[in-house]
Amino acid sequence: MFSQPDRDDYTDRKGENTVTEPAAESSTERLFDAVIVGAGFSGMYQLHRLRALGLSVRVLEQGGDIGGTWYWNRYPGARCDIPTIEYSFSFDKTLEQSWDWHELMAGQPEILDYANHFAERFDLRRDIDFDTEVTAAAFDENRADWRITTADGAVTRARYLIMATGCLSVPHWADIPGRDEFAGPVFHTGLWPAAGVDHRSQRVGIIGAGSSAVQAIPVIAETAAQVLSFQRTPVYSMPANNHPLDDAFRADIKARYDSIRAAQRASMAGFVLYGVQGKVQDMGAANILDLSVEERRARLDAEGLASLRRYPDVAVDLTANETACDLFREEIASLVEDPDTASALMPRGYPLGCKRQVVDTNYYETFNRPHVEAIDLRAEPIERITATGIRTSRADYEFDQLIFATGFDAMTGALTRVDIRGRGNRALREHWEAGPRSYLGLQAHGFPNLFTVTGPGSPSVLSNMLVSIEQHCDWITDCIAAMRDNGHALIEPERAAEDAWVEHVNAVAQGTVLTAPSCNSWYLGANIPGKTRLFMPYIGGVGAYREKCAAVVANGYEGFRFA
Ligand code: FAD
Ligand code: N01
Repeated sequence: MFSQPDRDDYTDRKGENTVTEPAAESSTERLFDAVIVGAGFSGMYQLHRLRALGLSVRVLEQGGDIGGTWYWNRYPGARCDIPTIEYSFSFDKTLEQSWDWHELMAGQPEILDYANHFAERFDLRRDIDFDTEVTAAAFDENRADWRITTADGAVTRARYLIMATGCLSVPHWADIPGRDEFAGPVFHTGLWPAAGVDHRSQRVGIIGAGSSAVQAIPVIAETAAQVLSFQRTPVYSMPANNHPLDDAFRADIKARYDSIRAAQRASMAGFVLYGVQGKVQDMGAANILDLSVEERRARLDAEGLASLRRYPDVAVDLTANETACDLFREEIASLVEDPDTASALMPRGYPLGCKRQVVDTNYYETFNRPHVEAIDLRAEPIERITATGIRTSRADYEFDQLIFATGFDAMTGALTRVDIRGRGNRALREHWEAGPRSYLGLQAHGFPNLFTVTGPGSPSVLSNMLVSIEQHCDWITDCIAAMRDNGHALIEPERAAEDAWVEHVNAVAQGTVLTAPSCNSWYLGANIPGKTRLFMPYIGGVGAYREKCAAVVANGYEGFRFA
């Protein structure tokens, strides 16, 4: 346990803090060294690491059990879109060797099984409060700790507050007129009932065309009587080429896991074995604009749609990108038999690769089935949701079940919906009014001892998240251990370090298709009406970012100040 700091610890920040008399401690308040919010992979791993330091730790989780993303997103077809052998923890060799993945890109049930196995192996549940939503957290300058309030009104105090609240954990319900008028059952892919939903003999209307819808539609179409897919922005989806794994494959991976993990940590995106199509990546140096029409077509035929993203100029040059997009649309026209349906599914007006890549199993082919229809909202916008379905400018569509596959308030949503107050009672929402600000995506100036796991300003959602989660939780753990060893009570970034990092994060994203004005991705916050448009994750790559974080530590936690 740490000792409480002196009030004098704060006197070096004149004008930035208001030191008042310590509040009387309520007898009902619980005290811990650290509180972690969220029991997904981040919160669970952080708990395991901090426990090992000998800290008293409590995890507060609004859901009914562990798993985070994989607890909430149980919609049909939900699965990983990168090889799960790489989307797994690397810190424990026995865990690594004892777990057998059955598919290249495991489905939600198998990933949730893995999360449960992890929780049981390390006996994590005994330190987790479920059904416990954190609504507010205020830094108490007198006590140098965080006062954390949950929805039931209970207060928990902790020296360290670690927000492991997830980047894609706040479902976004599209604000469509009449949203509450539909008379039948309504679902969100990110809040799917654990008991499942029976689509047999049902007419299903589904709004959205991102990863969730692309995964769900082919599976729902297997049993539903009809599927009506309402698409405002069709995606550039590529085949996942998922397949079962056999013993020989698993044995080979297990034998060389160490080198695979090392390569993952040093890589750009945290996964190294396969490209998005399940083939060994050939990053080919040729630009698409340097090839003839025949050469482009030949490469597409040989390597599939993923080849379009491997041309270097496609990532940075909008003319090159549009050339790739034309080829993409040609491919859709060849996959989808009905020309009107093909046209409804064709992405237009935004660059390939500016959004999170979507991969699928039989997505375009599913629209060749007679009971599956794509409604092109670019041609007939939704006017309202009615008691029986959706009215567009052209027609009334009737169905029995309505699904919102409309995404998330990504990266910042889970943090800004909690009333977080730092020094001087300053709200994080206010600090982030013009977009999220942090140093290394780990901490914000004015919010001592508050850490974010895979927060904005870190590689986070641009990477294999398990690699980034391990790196962040390890960094936070090492930092807390170093503070204990050196008798420090508080850490927070210097304002100048935060400014410089925010500028760097913005600078490296410029000049890529990710920040093109025609791109409205959730990376930019553009999917949420009124949200500040700013590229939130760090595009520099997990390897370079890891080195930067290590260098900061090696230089005596450069850019941070301790008290
Ligand atoms: P989460 O799993 O989101 O967990 C956060 C937890 O915090 C949640 O349980 C939530 O209930 C809880 N919480 C939030 N706010 C509060 C609060 N105020 N009070 C209490 N509890 C709170 N990433 C990849 O790298 N590869 C993939 O293939 C991949 N597939 C994905 C598929 C889907 C459908 C989705 C939605 C995301 C996917 N991701 C993928 C991203 C995924 O979110 C991460 O990989 C990872 O699971 C995040 O773990 P986490 O613990 O950081 O966050
Ligand atoms: O959400 P999205 P998602 N009217 O934001 C539409 C991860 N993930 O849940 O672009 C009509 O991508 C919206 O249209 P538009 C992954 O990181 C991974 O699918 O706003 N439509 C869009 O089509 C992913 O990127 C996997 O015009 C409206 C859709 O809803 C992230 O989670 C699987 C609308 C939302 O797409 C989010 O994916 C699932 C409106 N008013 C998720 N409002 C894997 O495969 C919104 N839309 C690993």
